[in-house]
Amino acid sequence: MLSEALTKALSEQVNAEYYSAYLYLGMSAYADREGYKGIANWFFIQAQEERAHAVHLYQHILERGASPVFTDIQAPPASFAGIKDVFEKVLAHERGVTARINKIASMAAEEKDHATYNFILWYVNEQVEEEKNAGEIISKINLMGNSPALLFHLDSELAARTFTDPFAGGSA
Ligand code: OFO
Repeated sequence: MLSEALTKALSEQVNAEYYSAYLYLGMSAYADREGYKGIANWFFIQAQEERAHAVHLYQHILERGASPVFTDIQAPPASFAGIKDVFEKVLAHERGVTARINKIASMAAEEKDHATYNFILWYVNEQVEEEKNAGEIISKINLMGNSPALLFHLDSELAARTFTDPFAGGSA
């Protein structure tokens, strides 16, 4: 059985993952409006992944005999100062998510809730990827000098991204 504190923390993380999905859907819409269809695709897939993260947390709460506590999902920003600004906001956001996940891992360890600790480690590793991906895209944009013409190369690259359920096959 999950403790009350971990139920609250995991429920807040369900909300945070849905906020991430909402944020990335908003970024997808922004990129689409600006004509960057490939970047819009990348964010659309990213939003799908975030929803999968949320549902997986929700399932863990239920499996451990607790009830998730649902709260309002904050509205994401609607406009940005360009594509570089978007990815810088992604990196800042993901660093915040990493801090939240690390806090849950520490709570689970302190409570000796080994099942939750083991469960949340998948998210700890995922955050390394999330920060790395955003950081690499920002580096590419910096190399391109934020030039709209060169950004179209990045756009083509990001158009290739497809959705794979991160939990298909019971990976976590
Ligand atoms: Fe769920 O990894 Fe991003 O926020």
